[in-house]
Amino acid sequence: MTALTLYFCPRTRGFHALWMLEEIGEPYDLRLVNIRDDIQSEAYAAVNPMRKVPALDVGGELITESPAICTWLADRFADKGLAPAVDAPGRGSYLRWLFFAGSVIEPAFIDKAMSRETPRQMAGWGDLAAVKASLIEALDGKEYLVGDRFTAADLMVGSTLNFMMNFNLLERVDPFAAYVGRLVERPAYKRAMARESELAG
Ligand SMILES: N[C@@H](CCC(=O)N[C@@H](CS)C(=O)NCC(=O)O)C(=O)O
Repeated sequence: MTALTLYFCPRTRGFHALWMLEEIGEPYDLRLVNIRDDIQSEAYAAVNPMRKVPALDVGGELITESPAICTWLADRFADKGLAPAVDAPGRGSYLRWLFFAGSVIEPAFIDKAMSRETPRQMAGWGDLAAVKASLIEALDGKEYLVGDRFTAADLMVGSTLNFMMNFNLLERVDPFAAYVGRLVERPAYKRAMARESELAG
């Protein structure tokens, strides 16, 4: 069995990986990293030279970037049913939405948080209006992004949208509110929340 160790700080993007580990349900260790000081240490730079959490140590190999961590876990523990198989219908859409979370949704909302507009032709993420419209279309009449079941793509997109709502960057309106509302009812989400609260003290 591959040993799993998550470098984590409560109330950060580390939550995506914590939630994913709870969905997987395999044993894992947590290493708490304080993002104010620990993260600046040379020891942590050896874990992630970007000096950011989360990072997941999988038997000595380090994975950073939440979508990569979720993709790896879903594939490594394929029996948990959190990803369409490589040759199954829906695999392409699944990867699309997983990447969309980090490379499109996130930067579009950061633009909003910073009250700036990157010219849409220059920005790989286009603009926030197009991001929202794409998600509204993808969720139209559906409970999940891919097929009729929850996947790691829902975790990454839903967790990112939830962050944006909590920071008042996304209005709590449907379909986003209903979609996120469904995801946060999952037992694994609740376990991850409880663990995070306990660690935050
Ligand atoms: N692209 C990374 C972003 C991770 C990230 O930005 N983490 C923040 C916490 S929310 C962090 O570690 N910040 C510490 C710092 O930049 O000093 C991912 O998706 O996992």
